[in-house]
Amino acid sequence: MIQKILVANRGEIALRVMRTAKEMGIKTVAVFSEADRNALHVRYADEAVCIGPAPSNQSYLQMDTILEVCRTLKVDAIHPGYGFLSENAVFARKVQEAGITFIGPSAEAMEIMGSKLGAKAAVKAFGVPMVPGTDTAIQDVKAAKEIATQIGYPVLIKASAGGGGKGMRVVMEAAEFEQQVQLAMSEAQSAFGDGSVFIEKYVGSPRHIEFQILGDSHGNIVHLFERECSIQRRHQKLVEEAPSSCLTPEVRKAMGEAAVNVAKACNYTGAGTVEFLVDEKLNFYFLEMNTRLQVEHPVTEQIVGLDLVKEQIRVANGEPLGYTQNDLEMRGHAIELRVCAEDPANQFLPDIGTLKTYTVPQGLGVRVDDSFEAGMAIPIHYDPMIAKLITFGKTRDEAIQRMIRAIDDYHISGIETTLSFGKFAMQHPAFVSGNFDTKFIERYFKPELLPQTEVADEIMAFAAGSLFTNSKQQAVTTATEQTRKSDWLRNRKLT
Ligand code: MV4
Repeated sequence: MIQKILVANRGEIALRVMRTAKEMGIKTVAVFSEADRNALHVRYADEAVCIGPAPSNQSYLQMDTILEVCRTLKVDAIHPGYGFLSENAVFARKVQEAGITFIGPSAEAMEIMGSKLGAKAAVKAFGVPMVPGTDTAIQDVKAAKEIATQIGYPVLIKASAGGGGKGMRVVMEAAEFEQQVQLAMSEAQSAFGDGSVFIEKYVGSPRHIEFQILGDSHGNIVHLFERECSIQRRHQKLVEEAPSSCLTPEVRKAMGEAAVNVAKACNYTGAGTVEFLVDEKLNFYFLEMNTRLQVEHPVTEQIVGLDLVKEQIRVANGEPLGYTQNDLEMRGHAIELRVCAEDPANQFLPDIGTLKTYTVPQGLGVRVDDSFEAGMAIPIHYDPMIAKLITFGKTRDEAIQRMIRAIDDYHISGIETTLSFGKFAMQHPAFVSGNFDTKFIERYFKPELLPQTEVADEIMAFAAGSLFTNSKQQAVTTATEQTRKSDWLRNRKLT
């Protein structure tokens, strides 16, 4: 039985994992870089060890240093979180060989799914729908061109070792094909050390829908329904929700079964995600499997009522799931907004700085997974995500209204964030109707359409500061004034 977990990660996910460990009576060990000395995950852990300088390749990616900490502190399991070493099969194997439990799938499953062609080959015998294309690496460009003509242009060239959109090229017509394949191969070789590329029919404006999977070490595999992740920019998701508003019960059932089959194809254990492209006719195609806990896992937790980290730990301990697919039900609707230190008014470029004010929304149906406090600086070395704001409601509409309220109650100054984009999305007719796809931002978003929030907050914080000095009575007046003035500021920008 796991008694002490080292969390090989930082930020909100490190805290997220430690909270569950604590509830289960399991001790926690944090590792941290020199940039994270004062980070909340370090304070929260029972023990914490500095493992190197700020750049992640000198700290959070140092496999042997992390394993050394495990030996010294008698750690019996590692949770890798997401990013960093979470999908590194070499690491999973080293952990296992050191006699430590890796809280995740086997190194073999990670290897199969780490290669897109490997994944296609593995699931082929399971009848999982895939986009028409080649299922082996292109050897003979002439032969590949014939296949491209058969499937019809546009086609997409993908790198087998790529992921999250890296190494993809759209080819519009036969005349460009050979040159594009050559470019894609040399690009893949230099980026991933593997020049294998394949082709697929290009699906125009797809939705991105993924299924949460859980498998135990006794061969039981279930899905925990889907997450709609179509609102993304440069392959970075910004808004996720569960369930998807476009799936019918029949399509959901078929996709869930396909997702379970993908997991069966690699004897999957633990929590994983099977990604699909869905076209406007609700045809769905398997894309890839992510062999980790995902950033957006909270929306699934909210609708199925399970703690996914707890399930991961139970399964890693060898316990059976204890429920079957028929026992699982979706209840209500959850939406997540990634609150990132990025400026939506300026092409979502990272905005660095210090959180001057930082207060989070509270109340019924609101969850904030973060790892910051007022006064903290956003480290430039890592991902710019500050927090995940999750709302839950009986219906999708309730979750949307709650998200708008929570965004208004979230006060951040000192840096620009994606909160204003979130409010734009929640109020957009396409989002509200549920009729949108991966082109949502490209099609509808313009900085001029951003609702004013942060600027107003900053001005009001300043105004309140200068008025608060006298009596309690005045403070009450100020609060009223504040409401009125911030309404005025908001309206001014909107009209
Ligand atoms: C596609 C596609 C269209 N047709 N494959 C992007 C990330 C990677 N996981 C696969 N991706 C895509 N694959 C075919 N055959 C369009 C995308 C794609 C996309 C997919 C999901 C979410 C957002 C996306 C944004 C651009 C392109």
